[in-house]
Amino acid sequence: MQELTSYRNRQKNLLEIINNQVAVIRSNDLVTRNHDTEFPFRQSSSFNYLCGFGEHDSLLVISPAKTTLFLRETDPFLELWMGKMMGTQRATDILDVDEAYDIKELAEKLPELLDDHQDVYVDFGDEKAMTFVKEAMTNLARRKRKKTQSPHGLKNLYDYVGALRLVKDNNERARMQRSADIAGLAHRAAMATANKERNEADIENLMEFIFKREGASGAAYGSIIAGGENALCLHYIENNSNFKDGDLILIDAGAEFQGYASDITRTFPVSGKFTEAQKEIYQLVLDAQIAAIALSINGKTLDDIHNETCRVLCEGLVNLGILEGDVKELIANGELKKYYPHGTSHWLGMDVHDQCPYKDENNETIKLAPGMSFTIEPGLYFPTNDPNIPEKYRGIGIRIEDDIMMDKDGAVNMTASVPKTISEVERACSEDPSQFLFL
Ligand SMILES: [Mn+2]
Repeated sequence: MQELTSYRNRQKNLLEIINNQVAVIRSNDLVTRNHDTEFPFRQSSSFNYLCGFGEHDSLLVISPAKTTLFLRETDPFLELWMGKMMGTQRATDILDVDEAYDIKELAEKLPELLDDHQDVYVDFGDEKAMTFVKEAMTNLARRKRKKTQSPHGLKNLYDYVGALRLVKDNNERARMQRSADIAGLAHRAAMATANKERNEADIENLMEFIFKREGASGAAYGSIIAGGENALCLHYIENNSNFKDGDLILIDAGAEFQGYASDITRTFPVSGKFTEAQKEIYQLVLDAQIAAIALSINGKTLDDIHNETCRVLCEGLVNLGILEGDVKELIANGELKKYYPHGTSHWLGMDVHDQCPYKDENNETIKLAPGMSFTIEPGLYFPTNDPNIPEKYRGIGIRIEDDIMMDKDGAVNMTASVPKTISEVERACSEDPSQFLFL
């Protein structure tokens, strides 16, 4: 079932949508953490997507004539400290590139690679890549009596690579499903393990342990392990508080498996049993999430899904007496946003918020089609000091998030096996935690 990733095909597909011009794309940089220590290196997803090369300080030039990679030349001293390097010799044997040069030769070689093209496509957000390209174009413009055409257009590569990455092939789908399965297992372990004797850090460590043991490189993003009111901070990452009986725990965590992210959120009680008030809110969020999944149909848009989610949540808040008035108006005038401040969906793939466009070249919202992947994640967050909120609901933060892959027959919920209904979650909380430690 798994087909090999063809970087050549991806390069060819890119050339097709950039009218057979030339694209320049840079690797990520190694970033200093402090003094002489660096953050763990993570390759740029788009760079990786186009050539599968994992080293920093490299740059790819894709043109109809050839694909050229610039990279660091092997250096025995560096290799002693930092590990094996690819080097120019091996690069052309191993990678889907035609030529490889020492990155030190970039300034000298880049002009001729851009020459005789009308437009150069480069990520406008990448200042260094822009500088390299502009210097090369200046250099070309200064050459006298030249018979070739100098490029005169600069175009933003960002959305073109994003458009390619939007539709996942079978190989990518298999990796994403595995990423989802690994994260799902870690969420089940968290439900079984968390109690008032544990704290957020214990659960973060447990999940990271399971991610890595199952073959993921680690978490796909900073895990959110939020007990009680910590869930009201949408990007809470301190993960260092103790759990209290009676509180809920909101966990938003996904694995990165072979470069692909999963992104799952579940909310469950510290004690293992929801209170009646918690159940009411949980069920409302769940109803909205299920309605949203039901709308995940080829031809619909993420906006359709968000609108339906808002409608269900808002109706529920009116029924609970938290909001008052006409549902459409409450949504339009921002009242719902007080308790549901974020969107329902984002694209998912190599990046957790996958770098893919939401509108097409005609500025129309992109319609769902087979191979597109996204999340559905409604939530409700009730501030502790909001007088409009009945006291029993104050401080509650609940989000439920699944990962969807569109198939030709409709939506596949890649995270369907992670406990989600009230009874499933309570059962998962009472499971034996030791079974997750050593399989
Ligand atoms: Mn998400």
